[in-house]
Amino acid sequence: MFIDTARITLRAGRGGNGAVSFHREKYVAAGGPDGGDGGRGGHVYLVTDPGLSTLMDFRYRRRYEAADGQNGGTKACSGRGGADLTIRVPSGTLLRDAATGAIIHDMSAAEGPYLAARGGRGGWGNRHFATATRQCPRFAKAGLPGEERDIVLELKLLADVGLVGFPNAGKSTLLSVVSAARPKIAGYPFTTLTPNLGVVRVGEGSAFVVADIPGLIEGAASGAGLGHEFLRHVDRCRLLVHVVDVSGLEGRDPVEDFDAICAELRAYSPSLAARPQIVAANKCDLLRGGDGPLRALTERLAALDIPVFPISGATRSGVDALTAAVAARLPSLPPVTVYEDEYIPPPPDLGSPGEMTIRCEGRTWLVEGVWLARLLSNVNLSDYESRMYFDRMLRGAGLFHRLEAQGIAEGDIVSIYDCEFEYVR
Ligand SMILES: Nc1nc2c(ncn2[C@@H]2O[C@H](COP(=O)(O)OP(=O)(O)OP(=O)(O)O)[C@@H](O)[C@H]2O)c(=O)[nH]1
Ligand SMILES: [Mg+2]
Repeated sequence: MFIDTARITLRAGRGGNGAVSFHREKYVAAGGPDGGDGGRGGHVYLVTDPGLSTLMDFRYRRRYEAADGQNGGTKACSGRGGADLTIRVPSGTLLRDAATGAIIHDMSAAEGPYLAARGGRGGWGNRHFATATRQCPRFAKAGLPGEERDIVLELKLLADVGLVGFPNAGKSTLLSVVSAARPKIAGYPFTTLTPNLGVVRVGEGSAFVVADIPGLIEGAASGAGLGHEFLRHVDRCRLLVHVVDVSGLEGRDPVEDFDAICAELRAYSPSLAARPQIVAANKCDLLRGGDGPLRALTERLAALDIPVFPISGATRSGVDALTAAVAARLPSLPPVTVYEDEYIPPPPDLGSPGEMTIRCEGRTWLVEGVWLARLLSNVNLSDYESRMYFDRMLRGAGLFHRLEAQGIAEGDIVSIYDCEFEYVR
């Protein structure tokens, strides 16, 4: 089964908790804190796999979770990090944000794994919190949650050339004579239900990829025939080869057919309609009743400055001239479209800051809460801007007012998960 869209949920692992423990050994008096750190939660990565050609696997499995980090142990043992999860997708898969449809990433270039959901940081064990004035910290920190996101995968095949045209025009036949692909061919409309790819070799070491898609009919944009959604597979193409049946045998008029397909392309996407075209005037072997329809089409295309090649997929006549023209045209055209990342993460949904708990241990103020854990897993504390944002959020939530009301003094430590700072007024 060919599936080209799927909606899935990714959840990165949660960081493990830090441990509270103290070194105990015969004849060693005060051993000191030795609680280990929690391990990082596993990340979720996506990689392209050239052996895959559909998103079918994602039909049956919707939720992908990386492992949680393990909790820290005694004797300064860190918890093991949660194993990362790597998801394989066909090349040409777009990742979109499920809520907005914005493109998060295009998995099309030959690139390494893409980090799609980041694992939560592990909490620190109590050994990290020992200072000259705080020799026996009886606290450790909880791990932070991993990122969770709903995404839509959309496969857009990677091909240099897309074949478009009415059903039965001979698109699959053309693909079968120019490449080693063996698509289904039959004398009835809508033979092709899913796209086919073929590689056309031209001379030594040079080749281009052609995509054959289902036929379009008038009104496809509003759902007629098979609709027009499969045009997504020629959306990246550099050039369209528009196959028109010029035999006139089925009572069709090639000029009307050509215009109808162009109208459907425009309805799908103006940028696709503006893509350079070469017309393959097919089924010329059947032009026994005169070449009136072919001449009419040639005149129409001359006015539009679109090259036309009379061919016969059945007898192969004219096909080499067509592929030579395509091969000659491609080098002057932009490369296959790769989509820019356009997704801008919205401010994280942190819930309400109400449920913060404050506990005082000596001169350390331990602050915890679901809201804070979420906030912290969304800030990178080594970045100045993010630290400023974090500070504004704490202030806005009234944390400092509450600490002052409970008697915090200048120089005390505020400790929030894996973040500690000195309190200054
Ligand atoms: N006589 C003749 N018949 C052709 C030629 N090209 C294709 N055909 C026939 O036309 C019919 C349709 O061909 P296909 O290649 O399946 O057409 P298609 O455009 O892929 O059709 P869909 O997949 O339904 O969109 C088949 O019976 C082919 O054998 C040609 O050049 N000459
Ligand atoms: Mg076909």
